[in-house]
Amino acid sequence: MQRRKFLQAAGLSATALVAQQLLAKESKKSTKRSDAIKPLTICTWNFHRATAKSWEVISNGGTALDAVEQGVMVEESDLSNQTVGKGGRPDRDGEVTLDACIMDAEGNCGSVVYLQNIAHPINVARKVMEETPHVMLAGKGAEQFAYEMGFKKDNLLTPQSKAEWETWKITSQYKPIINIENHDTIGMLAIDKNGDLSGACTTSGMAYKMAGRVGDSPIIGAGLFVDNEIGAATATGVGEEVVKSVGSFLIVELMRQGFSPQKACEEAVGRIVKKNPEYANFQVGFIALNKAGETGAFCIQPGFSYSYYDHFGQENRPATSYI
Ligand code: SD4
Repeated sequence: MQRRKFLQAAGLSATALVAQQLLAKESKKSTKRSDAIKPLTICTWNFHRATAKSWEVISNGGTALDAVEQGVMVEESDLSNQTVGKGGRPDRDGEVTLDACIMDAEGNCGSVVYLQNIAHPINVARKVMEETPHVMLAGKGAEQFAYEMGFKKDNLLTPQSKAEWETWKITSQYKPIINIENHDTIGMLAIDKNGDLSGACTTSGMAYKMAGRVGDSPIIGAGLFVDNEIGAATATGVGEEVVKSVGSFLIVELMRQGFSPQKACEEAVGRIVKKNPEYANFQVGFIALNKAGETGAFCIQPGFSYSYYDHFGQENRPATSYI
């Protein structure tokens, strides 16, 4: 039978047939873990309890936005994580000041910087996004807004962080220890069952920073960026370097130009390294996720990894590094 006649007999147009073949190939592909499968969620470092929470939300049909918000809240609540939320290390004056931002699939975003006395800055960032005409609220204004939204005042300085700060004051030497002292910020990305992307990032910033210092984590484009057409990226490490390179926005733009998430993270780290000869003395790490559900990560120093969760389960994925 001629091909054309065969197609007519089968009641299929040539286009429909090609689409069917592609779909068959796609579903065959997705039985292997190495292939991209939605939904999925990732976050900086091995915060497996955070991705477990995020996964619980998206695997039950929740939105990527709810997933990343609830995922990062796990770390904000963890008093043993001294770089995020309550329990975070203070600035050099002994004040715990928090930074966080969130971005949804429509390109909406909300951010809080230098927020004190509120245990879950990510919730306040979401309220800024949803309840105000603004993107960012800072300091006393952000705190006042949080109380208006019903958040309760909390003492964020735990006895452990206070005791360590008092010890630090003896020498007052400001020298962040790579991968340990200052690097447990959580940046989380997710793609939900509808294929929509969102991201969240939250931190207490660099330990013993100058009063008033704000890093990359609450800065849209630096610590986090999401473009639902392309992908999303988030950062951890020395925020000054991430801000200078607008790292997360750069990664998303590189993915727009055809870079894989992995190659885009490598290029973003490469630009920081190229500009700063001191790169051997600090850490920056990026993770990225594209619209197809492919992920990537890259950092300057060895030791960075990211937590990954999809329907095959959870993995801690070590990131490759420049050094
Ligand atoms: C900051 N990027 O405030 C944050 C710190 C960080 O893991 O990532 N800690 O610069």
